[in-house]
Amino acid sequence: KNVVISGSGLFIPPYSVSNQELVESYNSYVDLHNQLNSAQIDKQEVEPLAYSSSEFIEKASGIKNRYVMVKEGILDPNIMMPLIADQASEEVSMQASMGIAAAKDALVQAQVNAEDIDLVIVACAYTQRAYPAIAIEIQQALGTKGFAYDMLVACSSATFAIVNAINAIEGGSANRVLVINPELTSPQSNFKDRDSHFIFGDVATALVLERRELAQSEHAFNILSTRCVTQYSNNIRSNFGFVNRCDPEKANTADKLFHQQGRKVFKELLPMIYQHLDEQFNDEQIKPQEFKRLWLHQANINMNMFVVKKLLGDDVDALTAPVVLDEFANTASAGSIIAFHQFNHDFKTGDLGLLCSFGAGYSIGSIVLEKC
Ligand code: CO8
Repeated sequence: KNVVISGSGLFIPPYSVSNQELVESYNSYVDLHNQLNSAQIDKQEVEPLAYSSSEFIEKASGIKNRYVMVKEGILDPNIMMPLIADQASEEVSMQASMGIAAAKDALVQAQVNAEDIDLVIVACAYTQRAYPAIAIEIQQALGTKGFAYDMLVACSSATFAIVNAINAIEGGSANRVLVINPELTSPQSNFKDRDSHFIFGDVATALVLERRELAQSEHAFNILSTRCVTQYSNNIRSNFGFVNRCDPEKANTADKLFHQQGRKVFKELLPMIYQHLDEQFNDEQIKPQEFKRLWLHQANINMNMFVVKKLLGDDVDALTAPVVLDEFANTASAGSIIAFHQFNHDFKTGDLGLLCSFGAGYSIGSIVLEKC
């Protein structure tokens, strides 16, 4: 393809929450719930809640920590959500501010001025509002030209947006594109749900994509191949949406937050990932061993280990498929971009890497990159 990724950027939110803090607060919530419902629990009318544990979280997911934009409220057993104040329409929205910070970082690395960008794509699991697009707000704040839009494909938002950026550049509607992933996940995390209270963190990432002949940056990567696939599944779902208010009694039920059948996801997605990558590698005549690095989606360390084992066998250096889950937790579409951003500095001209997302939808997006 005639397109390169010439810079990447990362914004880390101001607050961190450790597993221990999260588990202590969840277990206090469990005590409160079980005390409050003790009569019904005794009569077996209500199920008692069970404690969470840091050991389980780390072993089952690889997560030790997460960052959040607002910590107040998350650890209070009577609240269990970030208390994010409503913003005036004139203020820069929280999600735009995250994206702007990551975008500025990426522009510096790409050696590109904001006014040379002619398309901004904000791609993430949720946008804070429907319109005007967060991307258009960022366009105005940065002073980029042309057009801007938002798109949502949960965990594959970043890789699918890269494909859109390539199409825009190759189709002639843009020369330089900013792909921004402001993942504000904490408002949608159910901190009262033992199975998922530990999974997500907030973060923002950004990439600059350019027509190859325009690129100045020494950080540039050629895009050799892209492939996307989706298959409908209810196993990772959020029923949050603009219709919720029309049924006031059910507007805030738990299904309006992230929920999943984690085991089923694990079992169903892995074979899809193997098949998807197998087909791409066969068509492109690439052997998995030719990749210096796999920048994989960051949802679960065990899932990543299965993918790496299937592609490369048992004896694989940890740096081959770096894990950022321990520090950042699952940051939806931003996870593989954080791994790319933090682990590509040792690449030499001609080295190959694979950027790959997988998650809700189901969706898989994989991009083969070669250092310029
Ligand atoms: N503490 C202690 N024990 C626990 C806990 C806990 N917190 N939670 C569960 N357990 C117990 C269970 O009760 C169970 O006990 P038993 O064996 O007695 O029944 C035991 O631990 C094992 O439970 P599981 O089988 O559920 O545990 P797993 O080993 O499967 O691990 C995971 C659970 C970590 C959820 C795992 O299944 C997983 O990660 N699967 C992959 C899922 C995945 O990749 N999902 C992607 C989701 S992200 C995405 O697509 C983005 C969506 C958009 C962003 C949303 C932002 C909010």
